[in-house]
Amino acid sequence: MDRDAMKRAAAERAVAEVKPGMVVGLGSGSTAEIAVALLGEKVAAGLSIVGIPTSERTRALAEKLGIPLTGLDAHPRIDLVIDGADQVERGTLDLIKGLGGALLREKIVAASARRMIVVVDSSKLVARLGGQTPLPVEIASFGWPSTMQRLQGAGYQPTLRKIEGRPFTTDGGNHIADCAIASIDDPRRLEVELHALPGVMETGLFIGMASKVIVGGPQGVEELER
Ligand code: A5P
Repeated sequence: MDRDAMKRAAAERAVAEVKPGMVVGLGSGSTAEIAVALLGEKVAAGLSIVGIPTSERTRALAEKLGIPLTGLDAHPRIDLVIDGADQVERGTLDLIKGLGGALLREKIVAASARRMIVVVDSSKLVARLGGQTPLPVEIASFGWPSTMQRLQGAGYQPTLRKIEGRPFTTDGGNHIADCAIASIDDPRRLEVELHALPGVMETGLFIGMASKVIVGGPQGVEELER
């Protein structure tokens, strides 16, 4: 099974949990987009749901697929969000998200959802968060160099994310500092410490949010429950 097939297998399993009448959070990233595409097929076949996208990219995809959309103003409580992740800690189901740059909206939607189902291929499973991918931290564009200095001074080894030589800008108009943290031993403490720095808008740590992680692997699909 190649990686795309593993992602698809996980996405199929997650979409099977969407029931008629649900308000569904639509995640961002390549795996979540497979789930959105599958949901689009179900909507075309008659499934009645409304979606809340976590990024402008996902909004455009959902609109193209004809998925009716709403917002948190009309639906502050979401039944279920299906989203991807960059790392999943096997023992806790804590996550790192945000390599796709949508972390702030993803976290607001996840925090508004009764259940969060995370869909990943098995390369995302880790014993301890950190190390293999950076921790994305969304920072205000105003004064970003001074926020970067604070992150550097606190020892988080930030690199400003850039696209074609210019700072990457999120849907919310912010920038991203990718922090190289070897091993995150205490994610809750790190979350508090990062949020204490002026200029930090959100972190890619999703602690205690995933209800279930569906992992597509070479041997099939595994479901990890909180
Ligand atoms: C988007 O900001 C991220 O949180 C994605 O959910 C994450 O990067 C996973 O993306 P892939 O499914 O493309 O690996």
